Amino acid sequence: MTVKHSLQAATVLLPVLITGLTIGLMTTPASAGTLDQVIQRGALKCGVNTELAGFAIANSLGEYSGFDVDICRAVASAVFNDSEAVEMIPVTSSDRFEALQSGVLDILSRNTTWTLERNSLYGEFVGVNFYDGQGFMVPKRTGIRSALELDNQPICVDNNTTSEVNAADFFTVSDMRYRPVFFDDGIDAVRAYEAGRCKALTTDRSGLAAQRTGFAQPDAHLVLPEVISKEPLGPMVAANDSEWGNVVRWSLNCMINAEELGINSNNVNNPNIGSTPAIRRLIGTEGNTGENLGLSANWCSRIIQQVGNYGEIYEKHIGPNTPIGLERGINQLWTNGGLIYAPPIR
Ligand SMILES: N[C@@H](CCC(=O)N[C@@H](CS)C(=O)NCC(=O)O)C(=O)O
Repeated sequence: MTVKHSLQAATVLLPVLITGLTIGLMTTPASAGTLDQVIQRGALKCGVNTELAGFAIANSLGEYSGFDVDICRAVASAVFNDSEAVEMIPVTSSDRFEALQSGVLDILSRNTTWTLERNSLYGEFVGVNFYDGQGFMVPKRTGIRSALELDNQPICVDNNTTSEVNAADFFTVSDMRYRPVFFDDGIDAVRAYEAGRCKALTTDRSGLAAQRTGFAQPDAHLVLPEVISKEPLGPMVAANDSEWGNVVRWSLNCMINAEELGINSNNVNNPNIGSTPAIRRLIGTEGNTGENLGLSANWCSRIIQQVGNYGEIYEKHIGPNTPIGLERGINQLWTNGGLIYAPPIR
């Protein structure tokens, strides 16, 4: 065959080959995505902290509750119409990412800071459910009132966290000697601090507020005023499954949008609330957001009914009227001057 002939043959054959390939690709069964696997299993697997009061903690019956736990309960409400269809899987700061990557978890919802490195290496952050910053706690009796008084003082820190690297940066830029006392598990750092092994404990300020509630004398400890880092905490899913990522992302966005629109667990079932198009889309009586997510039409109203809107879960678990006592602060809705802002449901 001459060059001309082979070119002609290729011109004729190429479309046939491409068509064949396309059909082949289309007919090859895709491996089941996480959403399908979760539906088949009848429950989703949620990686949580075990001893972070207000965020994720189990009672004596082994039942988990908390602000991070409710993210998973919201997804279970959207998928199964059952906020209880969640298997809570305890994970530590050191094993959380491996558990997510290996498929032990469908969601990691454990006070985890969104960073570039984690996003590149371990999976997707679907949003932020709590904007935090790192701080220091000291026993009041030390007389320490500023983090700038911690030069060369032993600092208890969990070394599998952003807290460790942020503290190192803070001491460097403040021209102070950094004397970390490392622990592999956060709760050991907390216990060592309470037992007096360190002058200070450092972690996310929400974590300090939570841990203090478990102390014999919470009032004997002070969270220092300095905020030394940005800790955007949010739920993660494994990489490369955007269908599942969207289900989790929009479950969180549903709760935030509901608060903004004034829809809560008390009024979501009220037949008279559907007064604006945005509300009708949220509760699923208008538009096809459920279909787009692979869920049924009222996916978001089920979340609000069974778990609550963002403000409700905040007030219930970590707000000023709880032992954790965290003001909304920067976690106010954007309409109230805060950072909590969800893209629209439409
Ligand atoms: N947000 C930071 C810190 C997360 C973290 O694990 N903090 C520890 C600090 S005490 C913790 O929650 N420990 C509680 C525990 O392990 O039970 C991160 O993602 O690295």
